[in-house]
Amino acid sequence: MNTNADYSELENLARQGRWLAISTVAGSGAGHVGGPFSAMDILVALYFRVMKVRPEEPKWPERDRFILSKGHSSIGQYAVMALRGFLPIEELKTFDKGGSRLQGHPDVTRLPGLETSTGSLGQGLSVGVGMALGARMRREKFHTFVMIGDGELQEGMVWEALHIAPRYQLGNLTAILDWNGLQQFGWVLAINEQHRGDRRDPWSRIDLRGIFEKLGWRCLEINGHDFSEIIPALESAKAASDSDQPTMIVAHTIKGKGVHFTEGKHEWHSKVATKEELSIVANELGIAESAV
Ligand SMILES: Cc1ncc(C[n+]2csc(CCOP(=O)(O)OP(=O)(O)O)c2C)c(N)n1
Ligand SMILES: [Mg+2]
Repeated sequence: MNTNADYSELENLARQGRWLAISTVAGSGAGHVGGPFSAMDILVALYFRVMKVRPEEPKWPERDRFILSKGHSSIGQYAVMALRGFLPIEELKTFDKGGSRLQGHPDVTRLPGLETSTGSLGQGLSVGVGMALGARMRREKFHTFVMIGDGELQEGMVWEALHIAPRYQLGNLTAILDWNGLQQFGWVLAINEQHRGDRRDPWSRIDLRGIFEKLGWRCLEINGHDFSEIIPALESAKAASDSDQPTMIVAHTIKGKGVHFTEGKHEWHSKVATKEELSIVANELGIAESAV
């Protein structure tokens, strides 16, 4: 951990990203907040520090690849891409509208800079395996990053990719698990104690790191909201590109991170902020009143 590094610029970008995400969803009348907030710091780190990208030339062959497998968090990715210059910030207003390049879930046929379409959970890591394998076969040097959700990890296809990536020795592949302990719903209605099911965290009490390691992944465990842990982990993963082991970054995160009333609340998985809520958010994120 590099305690001397100054991450204030990245922290500031993450605050702006969270603001753009929640205010865009409010403007469009639909979208997700909890997942984008939970992923935001890692997205900022990837796009502003770690990945080799050219916003003005999104198809640059040497670019690093990023796949947001938890595609419902698209507004987080669009916000960071807009801040990075892939698209005008103004364009965020078209989010989720017919004809927009910014669909509710990432659509690779519309927005240059996306690598694949996602939204149907479970598929992105397999696409990433294909990209990393293709890069190896063609001796291309880019690195592929894939972010998956902890709820998404219940999809069987993710486990096929988790199984095969170490067998193909894909050191040029990094998976990032956004482990926020929540998925779409909270507690199901209790009919009685026997029928009570916990839908908060399918992986509580399970040693996921141990499982990934046993499958052959090199695992790094971090606080996904602390740039002094995020940046070294992502850089170390990238530096291992020529190795024979894929990297799994187990990122402990908080769903809705960044605003006190969205943090840890499954209700904010997908919710539209009111005008009053937006003004509290702006205040907490240090956004100028004129932007509200
Ligand atoms: C195959 C599939 N099943 C269900 C959904 C509906 N859905 C969207 S988000 C979500 C919960 C995802 O939880 P998680 O992966 O933990 O994401 P995060 O907490 O980061 O929002 C579900 C079930 C979907 N998009 N795809
Ligand atoms: Mg989750």
